[in-house]
Amino acid sequence: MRFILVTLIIVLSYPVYGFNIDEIAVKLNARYNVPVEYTHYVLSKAKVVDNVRSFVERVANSPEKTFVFGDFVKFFVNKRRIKEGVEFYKSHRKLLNRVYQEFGVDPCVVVAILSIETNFGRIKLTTNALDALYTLSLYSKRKRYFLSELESFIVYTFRHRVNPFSVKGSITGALGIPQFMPSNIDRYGVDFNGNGLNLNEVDDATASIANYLLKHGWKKDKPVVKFLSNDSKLCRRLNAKNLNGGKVITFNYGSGVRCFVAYDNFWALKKYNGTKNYAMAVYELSEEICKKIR
Ligand SMILES: [Ca+2]
Repeated sequence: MRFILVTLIIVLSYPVYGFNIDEIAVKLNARYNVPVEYTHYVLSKAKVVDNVRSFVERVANSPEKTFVFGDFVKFFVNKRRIKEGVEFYKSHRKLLNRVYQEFGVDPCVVVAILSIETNFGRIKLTTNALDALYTLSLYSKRKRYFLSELESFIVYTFRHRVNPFSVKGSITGALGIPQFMPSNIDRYGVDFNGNGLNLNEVDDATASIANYLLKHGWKKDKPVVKFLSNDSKLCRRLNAKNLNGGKVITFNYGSGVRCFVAYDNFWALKKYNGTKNYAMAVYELSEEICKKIR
């Protein structure tokens, strides 16, 4: 009996996830001055999107995939991307120089991210962002995270007078050319041409990516990684150790391993998308673009 009672107390005191429009509206009003009626109206129109729901259910039910870096990188570092990156660099040299002056981030890295995220905005985002975030906050494995992104989305549309029903995003609710989650827009977004913040503009997208990296520890003119060895034994021995002011990371290229010392700039890149594979792919693409520019 005592055991049941203790269990009951623990269960009741642990916050249970619930999607409650009244609570969300009151919270956004208290914290961000968003009128309760606005939040109610927006959320009353939100719909579950079938393909987002089936996507999260597929992800939840499939075993976690670990990519061999050598396979992963082929999607991101290839002839087409290098060629388009060089073209973009040459046609936006002035903008990239200004962004470098202000944020100190390597322009080739910014160009590589623009390429990988949305192919410089050429990939058209077709999912209704409100509906995607609503669906994710109800059905994904990370409901709390997506609920907080949905709340940020409501605050963002209210503050910037953006029509909440017309914003398009990715299937995971990422917005604009740089694919920012809603909570990152006001934190790291930059209006770089004086007409208001719009992440669908190349100027704002480029500056916002650089600002994001700067705020996550980018150090001007410092290296991202330095190649250490392709000796698998040595790499295994040194992996994750601190060395020469950085930390050793190892990648499996299929034919063998390579290890590198990763510095602050690598960890800033990792923050952008969460994985080491992403950070390394951005770096490799940026190096290929830079070789043809400098
Ligand atoms: Ca702007």
